[in-house]
Amino acid sequence: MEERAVLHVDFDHFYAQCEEIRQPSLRTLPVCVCIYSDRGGESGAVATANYPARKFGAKSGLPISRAKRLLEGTDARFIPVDFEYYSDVSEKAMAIMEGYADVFEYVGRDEAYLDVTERTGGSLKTAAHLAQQIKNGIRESLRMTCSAGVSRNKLVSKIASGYKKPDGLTVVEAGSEESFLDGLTLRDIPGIGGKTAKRLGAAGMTTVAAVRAADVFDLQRTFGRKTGTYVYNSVRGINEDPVHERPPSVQFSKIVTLKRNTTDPGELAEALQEVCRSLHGTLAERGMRFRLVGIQFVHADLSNRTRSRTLRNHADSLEKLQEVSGQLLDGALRDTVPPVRRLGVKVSDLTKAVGQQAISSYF
Ligand code: DGT
Ligand code: CA
Ligand code: CA
Repeated sequence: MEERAVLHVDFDHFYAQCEEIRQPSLRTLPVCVCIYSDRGGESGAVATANYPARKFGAKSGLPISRAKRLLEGTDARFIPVDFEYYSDVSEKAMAIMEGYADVFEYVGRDEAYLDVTERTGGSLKTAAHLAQQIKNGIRESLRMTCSAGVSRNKLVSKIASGYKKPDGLTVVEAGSEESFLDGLTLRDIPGIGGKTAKRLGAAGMTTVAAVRAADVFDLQRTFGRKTGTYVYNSVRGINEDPVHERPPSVQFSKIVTLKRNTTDPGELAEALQEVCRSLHGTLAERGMRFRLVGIQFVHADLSNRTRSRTLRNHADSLEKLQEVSGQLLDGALRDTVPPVRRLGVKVSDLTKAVGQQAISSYF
């Protein structure tokens, strides 16, 4: 295989940083972004914690009550998640990164792989400069930090981006993969989970170097051909997975909180038309045509209800958006629904209007 240059970029404490950019005074405080369950009170879990909060042991997955105990006596803030807003930020971040890639693979809201072989001539030194430019671009336009890994392949770049966080940039030169991995634990290698690590340990292999000394046939016998080969290659920093072109899933949505919780069809219809107008403004600005229309109710207990429909053809008019979402609303109200607190409309399966590049052509 030719010598590639692959970047992996992952944002630091992503949800928490999103909150920090809209409320900069949070930056120095411990922050936990929380998913409150609909049982009310403090039940729920931490989605992510910023670095000041992590110093106290707060981290994603902890029950909120446990995080509160850990952060007792500090000026910590507990903020409910706002997924729509994080998607908006993510979309901007992805748009910045995409411009630097020969091939761009969206992995999730806060991370992506970029194949930059062509534009760097395969030089990792040039690729590292590019990674620094991306970090600068993101800092300037979003006021956010991310961490990047640069190497010959996806596996090593992924590990490298997590090596120094936050705001890290780690380059693993061709030929230094093994020595880089030797400083890590087996669990730091994606794909080597607790179960695999335990079995390796039982066979006396507790370090990356120890696994490297193992025979490929022995590994295949223990783990099966596929996993055995993966483990054998991974501890050598070998990985040939291509960066797959995968654009971020594009959708636009608008949601409003109603003046009062209601089931009144007239009130809901009126609010819906207004949401459509606002959403349509965003679409028109960007010259986007839509094919999937969805509506969403959020009830007082934060439970959700959605309905959607795919149109036969792409459309771009406000009338069509209002007509289809109105029909979805009528359909939804045929069932008994609890009072609606927030009402939203989303569109996806988007394409640019004629004359602009079709986003859907990527799929
Ligand atoms: P990092 O990358 O270590 O600086 O921290 P994060 O928070 O960016 O962690 P990452 O990259 O694993 O996840 C990106 C976002 O995804 C994170 O900000 C919140 C969300 N997330 C992470 N873990 C969980 C989880 O266990 N549950 C839920 N609902 N969301 C999570
Ligand atoms: Ca992250
Ligand atoms: Ca991530």
